[in-house]
Amino acid sequence: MSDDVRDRVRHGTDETAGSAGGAVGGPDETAAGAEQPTNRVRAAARSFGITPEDYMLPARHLIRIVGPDGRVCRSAGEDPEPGHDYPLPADEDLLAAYRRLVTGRRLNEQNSALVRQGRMAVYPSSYGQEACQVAASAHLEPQDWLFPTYRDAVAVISRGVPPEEAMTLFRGDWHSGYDPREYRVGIESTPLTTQLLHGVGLAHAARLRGEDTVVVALCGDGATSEGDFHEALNFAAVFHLPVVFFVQNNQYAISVPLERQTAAPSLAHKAVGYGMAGERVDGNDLVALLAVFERAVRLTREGSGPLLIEALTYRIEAHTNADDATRYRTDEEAEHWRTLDPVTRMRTYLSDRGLLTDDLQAEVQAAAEQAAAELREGMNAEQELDPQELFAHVFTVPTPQLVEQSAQLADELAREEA
Ligand SMILES: Cc1ncc(C[n+]2csc(CCOP(=O)(O)OP(=O)(O)O)c2C)c(N)n1
Repeated sequence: MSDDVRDRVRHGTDETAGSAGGAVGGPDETAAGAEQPTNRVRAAARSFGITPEDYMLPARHLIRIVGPDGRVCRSAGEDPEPGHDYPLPADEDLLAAYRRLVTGRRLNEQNSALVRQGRMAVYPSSYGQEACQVAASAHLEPQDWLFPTYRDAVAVISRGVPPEEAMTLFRGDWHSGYDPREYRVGIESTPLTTQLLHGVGLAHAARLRGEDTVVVALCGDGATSEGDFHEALNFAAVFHLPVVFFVQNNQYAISVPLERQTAAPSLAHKAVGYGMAGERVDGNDLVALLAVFERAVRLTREGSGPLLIEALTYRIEAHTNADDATRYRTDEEAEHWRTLDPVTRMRTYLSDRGLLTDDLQAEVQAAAEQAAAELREGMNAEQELDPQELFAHVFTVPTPQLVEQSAQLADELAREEA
């Protein structure tokens, strides 16, 4: 490479430099210049025939393929913008996702019932957000990772974690409930956005080892105000890591509405500030979500760096069973969003296309009932719990305070038994 070319590459002005195709960068690539993050974004933009800015900025219209009436509408009738056009997913992918959607809805209902019956301590329901939950892992390969939050149990189950294992955390009886390594799913994180940093760290480690690993890391709209959100996105972009950040904008952070959370035009616009592509999609349109995720996972796996997807959706139920949503939002608002329901929309779309027959619908519903019955049975079984486990996995060498607390607990339990 001549000095002149090297200089242009270093300054990101060489249109021939960089590649969106398959390059897995090593630690010395920045020194080499040709694989700088800016060039990777450039290459991705070029593959769509648009400028890097148009590639990074979300489309002017929400990406939508199927409207609330179950008919194909393509961004509310607008012509798709160049570089932001998404093809319809294959029929078998739509049907597979629909099965998970129906099961996800049924499990949301079941979990809320278990809370009311006192079998579960708390449940942050994703009722109304199931399309997002299903899409998040739909395009992940076995070696990839999902990093969820407390509201993402349905996403965790859609990735293959048995429902009972995904839910024991909310019964409060065991740390994560499942082995993260077995399913390649991080724990359902309650401290907001810590899971984004875990996901970025894992992607960085995988990249250094030369492994093909894509990470999908989830958070809510409120979580985008956290410092860890900034650190995760900036690190991922600078090190051009294969991470898809997925923000489910359900419009409330407990009682705080979106307009009190950010003054940005959209949460997807935050991506451009980090030098990554952002897209905004109808979070109740499973077809659009699958299409957007397919492209995002493919691009990041091919080496174009991280991406951010914002899904516009709504939390139909209260934040958790400990929250009273009527204190900060109107019934009319929630009722309006019920008319945009992702499950009904997908059912109408698939039925109208003749893909979903009555027999198939009955089979899908029966599978969902079966999953709910197994969850019920598992959660209703009395557990043999050892309260001392609380101290077991905190430190390799417990602190003096934990030793003291553990002894105090042992003493109390002994006196209770006596
Ligand atoms: C670091 C941190 N700060 C505050 C909280 C308390 N908290 C729990 S949920 C929540 C709202 C989060 O809203 P959002 O990110 O929009 O996600 P949603 O619950 O709507 O899915 C807050 C502030 C927390 N869990 N962690």
